[in-house]
Amino acid sequence: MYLINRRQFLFLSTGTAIAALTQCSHNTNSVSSIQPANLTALTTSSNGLLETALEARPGLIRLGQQQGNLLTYNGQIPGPRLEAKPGDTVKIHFTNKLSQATNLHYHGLHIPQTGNADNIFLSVPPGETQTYEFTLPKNHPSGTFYYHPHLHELVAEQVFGGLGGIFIVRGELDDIPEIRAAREEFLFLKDFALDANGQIPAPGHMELMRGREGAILTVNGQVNPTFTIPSGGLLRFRIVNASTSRFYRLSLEDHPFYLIATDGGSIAKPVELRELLLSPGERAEVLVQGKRPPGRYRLLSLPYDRGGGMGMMGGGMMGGMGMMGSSAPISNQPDLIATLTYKDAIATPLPLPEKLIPVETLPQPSKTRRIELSMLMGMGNGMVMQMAFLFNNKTFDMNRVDATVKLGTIEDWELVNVDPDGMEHSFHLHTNPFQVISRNGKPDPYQAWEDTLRIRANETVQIRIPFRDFTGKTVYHCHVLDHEDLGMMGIVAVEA
Ligand SMILES: [Cu+2]
Repeated sequence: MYLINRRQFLFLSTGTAIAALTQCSHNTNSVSSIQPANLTALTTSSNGLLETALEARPGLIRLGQQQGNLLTYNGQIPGPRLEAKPGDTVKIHFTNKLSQATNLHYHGLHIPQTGNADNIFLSVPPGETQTYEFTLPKNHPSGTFYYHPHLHELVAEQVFGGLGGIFIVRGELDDIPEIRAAREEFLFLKDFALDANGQIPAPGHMELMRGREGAILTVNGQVNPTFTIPSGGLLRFRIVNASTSRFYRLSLEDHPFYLIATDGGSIAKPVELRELLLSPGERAEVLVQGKRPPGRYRLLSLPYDRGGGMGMMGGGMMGGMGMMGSSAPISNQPDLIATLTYKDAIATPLPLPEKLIPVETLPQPSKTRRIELSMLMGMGNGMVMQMAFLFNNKTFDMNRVDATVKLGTIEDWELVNVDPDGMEHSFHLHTNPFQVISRNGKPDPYQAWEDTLRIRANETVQIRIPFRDFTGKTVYHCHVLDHEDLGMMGIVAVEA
């Protein structure tokens, strides 16, 4: 197989019929029941224990005007919202009723990466069960987290099929009086593609390269749901980008966002934002003030070019390539996500909190690593295009450790997107959240805990990671999940 870079590939591919590298099969043959998307399902812990059953299975789900043969947890999209407190034990009796293997990852939680905890090397074959069990550390930050399947080479397909749910850790942030007074809503953002028969179309080659997206945008499984705010009131949105590849550039008409939490929990004080950009796997919490005249205000996702030259080519090239499926064209228009309306009024307007929870300043690192992000295209047997997404010029190898780290140390990782005209990636590290130190040499504007991070073409982002509490192997990867499945993942081993 010979290898070419992306620019050569794009030139070549405009005049060449491309066979798809991967034909995805969807597990929707045995649809069990018709169930509406569920907004309210909730499982909370009591007496220090969250114990629940979770079943991955196909289901017929209504998405706006269409019914889709999708993949569900317990027959619903999103899966049940799980809520626990720091110190709680979590026990999940998981059953796989899909036609292929799967597993569970607890995205953003600081829990063991081994045994039957957040161990993404476990595989649960069809028809099998697995009990996941872990205890949240007593000092675990409160925040908005995310569970989803994480079996290498099947992650994009299963997440795009609908699998995923919210995991809330309730604690300190929720006890701040102004936040307690706010109305809490959840925005689980997920895009879908369906053909006329309600099936998810198999992705074409370019969709795999770019990362598959769909034109049906949902919040909690609903198309354009309405949220209400009282005049003078406060709304707290807990937002999860649960899409496979789609970036959201959120903006609420006439209302600023007040950012209060990032991936890993609270920031030190609210930050006013006009827009909120979330890459796949990222979460944020914002407050909205009900200070405008009563009316309808649209929550939009503004156009966003995530690079790779695809933005410039637009739908023309995509269409001209005879793509399979019905992926979303690259839009120059804002997408409608949800609607905010005013209902009722509060006599004394609720104030914003002035202070939240201080974020610790990390000591200097004992080691610095450089990780380059890139991709390769090549022509394999039978002139079938192949592609790989790489960290330090290597694709994922289950039997190779890419970084050995000593438990209790702090490292700086320099993440460099070396494709000069490449795509933006979404870097995610399991188990240990990090802080962004600088982006292209510029210090990060505020301290925050992150676990998922955008890295544009040509950017260098320096992050600082404390490796605490847990030994064993886990992974870092691109959360544009097609890129992860195509090799953009590495293993980090934490040793005592
Ligand atoms: Cu990527």
